[in-house]
Amino acid sequence: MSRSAANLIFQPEFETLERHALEALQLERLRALVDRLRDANDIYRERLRGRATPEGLDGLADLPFSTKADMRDAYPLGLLAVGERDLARIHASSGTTGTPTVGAYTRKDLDVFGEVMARSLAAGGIRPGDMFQVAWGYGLFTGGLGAHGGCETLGACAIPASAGNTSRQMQLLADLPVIGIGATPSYLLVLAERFRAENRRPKALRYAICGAEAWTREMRASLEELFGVIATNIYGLTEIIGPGVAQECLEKAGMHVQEDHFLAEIVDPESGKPLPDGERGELVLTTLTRDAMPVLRYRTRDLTSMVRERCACGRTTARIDWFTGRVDDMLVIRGVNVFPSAVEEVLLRFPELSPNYRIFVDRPPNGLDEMLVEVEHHPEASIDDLDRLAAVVTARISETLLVSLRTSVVAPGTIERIEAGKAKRVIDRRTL
Ligand code: DLL
Repeated sequence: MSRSAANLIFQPEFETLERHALEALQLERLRALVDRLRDANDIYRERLRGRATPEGLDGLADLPFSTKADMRDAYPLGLLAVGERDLARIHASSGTTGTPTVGAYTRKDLDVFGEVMARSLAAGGIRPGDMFQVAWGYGLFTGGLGAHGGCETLGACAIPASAGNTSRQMQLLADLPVIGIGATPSYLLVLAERFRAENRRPKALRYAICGAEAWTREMRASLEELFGVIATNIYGLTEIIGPGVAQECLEKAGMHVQEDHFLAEIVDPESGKPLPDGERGELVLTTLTRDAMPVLRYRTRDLTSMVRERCACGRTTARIDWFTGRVDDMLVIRGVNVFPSAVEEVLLRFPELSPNYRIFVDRPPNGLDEMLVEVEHHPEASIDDLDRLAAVVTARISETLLVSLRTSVVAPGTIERIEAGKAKRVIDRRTL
């Protein structure tokens, strides 16, 4: 296939379906799901008791939500809708805050996973026959094996590099005609910086598909500039399937939700009431085709907005915007709500600053909360007075976010690089 075929839609029969046909398909699948859950799972049977199977998609709002706590309570396999011997794979979330969340798959689920990941790779610029380096972790984390399966379904060549081992990743990228890479944005930054520091270049890299952690448009622009790639945003979560729930196309106008498989709603995070298109709130997802562990109205805690107009790429699927953060990521500093992504946005508008930063929050004894933003300056930026730059950055953040803070501009390489797993940019010492 020629590289000029820029806009490959892997499954146009679903991705470009007219909205009325798509919504009819969603309703049919939703009704079948509700009926199946009543039969196949005791917990859902109880929760659905006395509730009618929806007659229209607007009936969704009358169905009960599911939360992370429900998943934990049912740990490990209480939410299965098939027999244990029907399972083909198990993944789990890292579970840094307690019991891990288990994702269970039948063979049919793995086919769906392969399909949504193949669509995502294609939307991000990868073509059958291309080499794609998978730099998300392999193992219980869904990123590595999920992207690997997507390469196989698409007919691309997977390079199972997994996360970390940066010298090996660089060697593969420098020696092989690797067209695309999948990684967390923070790890792509590690790779880009190392290539630059060693004055080397990847042989053929053009596309980066990044996700699994919060990042911003500004971070994307920095990465594209630093690495000379086109970077797109991919979203997903263990509870729903893993990566591939939504993915940007090369128009970069929001992430297309794979709506024939996942029904998306935006609700008010406090009241749980559905919000109109374009309004920012909490993303709620229902799996329409999951076999082993279907989920009804899962409260993701992730904050975004959704639009349903046809995209210039031809896809008709709804698109979600960059995440502002998670409901639980919001810092409250002296009563002011601050999302770390908002700090990132401001920092990266300074050409002198690099995308490596950390936010410390402290509560001194008998004092008010303090926020310290530590950011590295760009290796090539010539700065005479770090303190003066820090003062300008402080002023810009504080006038944008209405929060008081201190900023420290530090030398390149000062902040520890995380080579595997998700970036940890906020160190809230109030709770340590
Ligand atoms: O992170 C799955 C994944 C793998 C997605 C590879 C993309 C690429 P979990 O470990 O269960 O699954 O974490 C899910 O990560 O609820 C979001 O808070 C966050 N997240 C994932 N993608 C993005 C993104 C995988 N593109 C949680 N932007 C989600 C912002 C993201 N946050």
